[in-house]
Amino acid sequence: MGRVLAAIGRRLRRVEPPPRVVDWAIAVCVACEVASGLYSFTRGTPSGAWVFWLHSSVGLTLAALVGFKLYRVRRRVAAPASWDRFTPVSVLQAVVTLAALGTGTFWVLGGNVPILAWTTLNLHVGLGLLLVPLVLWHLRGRYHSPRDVDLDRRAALRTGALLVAGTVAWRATETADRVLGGATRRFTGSKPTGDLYDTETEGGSFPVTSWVADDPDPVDRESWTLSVRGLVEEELDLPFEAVAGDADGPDASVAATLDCTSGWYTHQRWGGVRVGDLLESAGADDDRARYVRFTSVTGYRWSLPVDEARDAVLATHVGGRRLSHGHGAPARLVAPGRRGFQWVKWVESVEVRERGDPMQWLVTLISGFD
Ligand SMILES: Nc1nc2c(c(=O)[nH]1)N[C@H]1C(S)=C(S)[C@@H](COP(=O)(O)O)O[C@H]1N2
Ligand SMILES: [Mo]
Repeated sequence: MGRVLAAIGRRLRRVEPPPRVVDWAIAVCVACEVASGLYSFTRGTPSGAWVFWLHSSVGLTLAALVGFKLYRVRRRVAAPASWDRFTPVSVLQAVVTLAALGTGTFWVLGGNVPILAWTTLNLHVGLGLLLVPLVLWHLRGRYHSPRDVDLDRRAALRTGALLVAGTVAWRATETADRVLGGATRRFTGSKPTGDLYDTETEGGSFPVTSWVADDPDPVDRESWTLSVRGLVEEELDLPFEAVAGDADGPDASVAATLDCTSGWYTHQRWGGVRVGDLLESAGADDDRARYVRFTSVTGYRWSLPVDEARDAVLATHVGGRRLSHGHGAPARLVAPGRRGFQWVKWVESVEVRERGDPMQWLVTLISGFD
């Protein structure tokens, strides 16, 4: 075993880029991982699959770079006499980086050890975000201008080779995953619900999830109305029956996949009213309308471009039954092709607008905190 590792070590050292190239490549990889990780939350259709591939390949490249780096500094770190005030944070950074890489890989390989409401994927995201301040602090103490970086042809080739190796390793994990029976993961990495949670949840065989702290009291169907406002000829205030349809059930029905960024998905048939039909009833101003904003009784909200919004559904039913409170009764947004956090629950207002709503990102995070 030891001899094999030593042989691998010798081989690896032959492709090791120069120290400052390694250091800068680490910074670039971390930036790429944070950006692609966050960006991946906005991609819910297979055309966005590349961002997940990129995230995996660069992640594995980063693992090799961190290996080189730790090997290089091992003596300095082991001798506390040589520590300065930046060293403790650097050590913490190494630990967090390894933990982020480890949780990411573990998840990809099918593992999940939930901690309270957090899946291992949530933990991975948390650790990744924690790296941002740590890396910035590290750069403060150990900054070398990119001009000092000895990136010659050979170093560039070696760095490129590492990226190729990272991509190959990622393909290998995909294959391993399939062999281990994880083939039902979506391109987003999400797994079917049953594997992750007790599926015996109320009114639907999938989990009830709140992004952060949204947890309203049940909304009374009798007094609830759905308001349609903004760039419309006629403002509407619709009672539950007008949204849920008459005795024959909802007017619209759509099969769509709810894919939560904590790493699970469920495919369901949703019933309710097409947003396009709502906009038509209200006489939306087609010349000026660009976005439609959906707002929850809790303030949680999301906007969709108007053309996409028309095909979205405000669902009162799932799987042929009325939505339960946890899943957003009386009505929740079903936005096919969007990640779960954009599927606003407990919707009470629809607004036709000229502009998007950048604040929605913040609002979803703080909604529910008093
Ligand atoms: N108002 C509101 N809507 C919300 C959320 C929330 O916290 N508040 N969570 C979102 C998230 S993160 C997901 S994954 C889905 C979960 O829907 P479910 O609870 O029906 O599974 O609802 C979304 N809609
Ligand atoms: Mo979610």
